[in-house]
Amino acid sequence: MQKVIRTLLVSLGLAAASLSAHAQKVDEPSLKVFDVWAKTTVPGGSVSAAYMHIKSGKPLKLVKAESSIAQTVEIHDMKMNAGVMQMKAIDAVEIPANKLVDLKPGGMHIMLIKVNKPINKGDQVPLTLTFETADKKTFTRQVMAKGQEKDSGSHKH
Ligand SMILES: [Cu+2]
Repeated sequence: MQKVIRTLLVSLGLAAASLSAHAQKVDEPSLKVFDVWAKTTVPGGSVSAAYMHIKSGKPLKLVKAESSIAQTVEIHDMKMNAGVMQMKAIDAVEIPANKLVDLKPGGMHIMLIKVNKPINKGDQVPLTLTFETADKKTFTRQVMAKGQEKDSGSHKH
C-alpha cells in the first residue's frame, strides 16, 4: 500500500512540474502591466475598481481577473448611453501589439465586487490577470494594485 501511495505522489509531482513548465512557455515576456492601483473603499462600502496600464509586443486579450480579497471580479467598460454614463461587463480587453491600453476612471476597469475587507490608501491588493494569446493559449500574471483615492495624475495621455 505504501508503495502505491509513493508512486502516486511521484506521478502527481511530475504532472505539476510539467504544468508549470507549460505555463512558463506561454507567458508573453514583452507584456508589461504597470501603474496598477485600486480605488479605496468608502466607509461601509464593498466595491472598488482597479486600474492599470497594459502594453505588449504581441496582441493579447485580457480575459479574466480575480482577487483573493473580492468575491466577484468583472471586467467593465463605461459608455455614454443617451447622456447617461453606464457601466457594463465586457468579455475581454483587447491589447493590440505595441499599443498602450489604459484602464482608467471613466473607462475600462476591473470591478471588485463584495470585497471582504476595506481597501485603504497604500494597501496592496492582489490581482490575478488571465491573458489569452492570438493562438488561444492562456497564462496568468500576478500584480499588486496599490490602494489610492484617485489617479495620481502622473500619467496623462
Ligand atoms: Cu464597474
